[in-house]
Amino acid sequence: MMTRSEALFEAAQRVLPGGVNSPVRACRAVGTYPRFLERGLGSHVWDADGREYIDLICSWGPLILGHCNADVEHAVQEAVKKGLSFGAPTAIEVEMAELVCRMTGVEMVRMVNSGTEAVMSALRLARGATGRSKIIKFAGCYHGHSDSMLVKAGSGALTGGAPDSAGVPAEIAGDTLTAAYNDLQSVRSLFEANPGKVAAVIVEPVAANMGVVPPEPGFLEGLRALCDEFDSLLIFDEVITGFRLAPGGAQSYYGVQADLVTYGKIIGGGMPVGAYGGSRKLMELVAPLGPVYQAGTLSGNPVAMAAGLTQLQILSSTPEIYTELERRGAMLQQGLRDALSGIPAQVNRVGSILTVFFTEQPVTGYAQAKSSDLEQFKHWYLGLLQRGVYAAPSQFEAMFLSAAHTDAEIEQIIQAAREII
Ligand code: KE4
Repeated sequence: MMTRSEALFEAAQRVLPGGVNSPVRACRAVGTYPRFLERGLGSHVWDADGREYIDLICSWGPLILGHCNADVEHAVQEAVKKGLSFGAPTAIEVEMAELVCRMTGVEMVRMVNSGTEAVMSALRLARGATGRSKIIKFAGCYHGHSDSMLVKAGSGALTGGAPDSAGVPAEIAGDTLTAAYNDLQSVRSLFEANPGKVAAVIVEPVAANMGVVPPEPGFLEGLRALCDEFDSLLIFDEVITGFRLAPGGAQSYYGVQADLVTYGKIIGGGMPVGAYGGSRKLMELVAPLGPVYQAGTLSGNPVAMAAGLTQLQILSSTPEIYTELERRGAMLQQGLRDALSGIPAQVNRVGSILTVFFTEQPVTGYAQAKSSDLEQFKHWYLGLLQRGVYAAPSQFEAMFLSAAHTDAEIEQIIQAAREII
């Protein structure tokens, strides 16, 4: 007898590529069918067969307050009553932009509909502002699926073994230069080999799409200095770290200011929102003020703004959320380290994002991340699932904690780890 998820997956595969609307959800790397989810509340989700899980994906990061946060839900319900979309400026977009600028320190921001769109727009702005075409990114980092970024990309591209996607013309991929994360010399070498041609360096301030790999001390500061030395722009892709590491994201957490910053996930409170921002000087180059064109039918959608604004208002007014996320993140990291001490495993963490790598070497970059034992990861993933813990179905993703996760649930996850290994 098939489960309801299996039946749904069978039907889905007839009309959706791989049965999903985003590749990593297909669970192809862990040899099982995806559990179709039906509802979430707080730190829990329920699948189509009524099974309950502690959720460590939280929609891949957006739900830092947990599922169905009452305030966010109420704000959306009130917004819906007034209309779903106008394609005209609304007051809530101003309120949202003002709060994002206050929290992050950017002077101006433009709302879009996804992290991919935010990155794509920021890259175009960097190229338009500098008149240069090359972009330096890092192997294993993922910045969404725009053509320029599907070069040695992480996340689902790495999981599925296609870090360089078909369909990206060589002329475009050729303008994307790839450095090694945490290796400043690799960046300097690319700058020196492409004098006067590099528009920007784009980096995940905490790499989370090769699994979580923290920046080594001095790495982000070094990127800032190299961009200044070679007159290029520094772009922080904060789609994951934005509003997660701190209200001001990685810029404030590490004390390094980028020229442009991209946001997604948390900024939308679970609704489709992305954003990019920076100095007034740079952002005033964006249409309709300047020559860099970017647009969007649903950009700044009032219902999505209601969700995102409410979540950001809670985060900006409740600093204890971050101390609690840090405390629980540390508790989970230490508990997993103890539970996995008998096998080759590394538990990397920054704040409330973590990854367990099944390798004996410390994971400080792409090469070490790729040395992980993927069969061991598969055993780990299935063991967690069977014990009611819903984690990312890929070695090259993160676990996300929310303000809704309790100490008891952290202990439950640690206990599951003890039983699996
Ligand atoms: P979206 O277009 O998926 O909203 O954002 C793209 C993106 C950009 N930058 C970073 C640092 C990101 O992590 C992402 C998307 N993250 C993945 C999870 N690692 C989304 C999950 C998925 O692709 O289904």
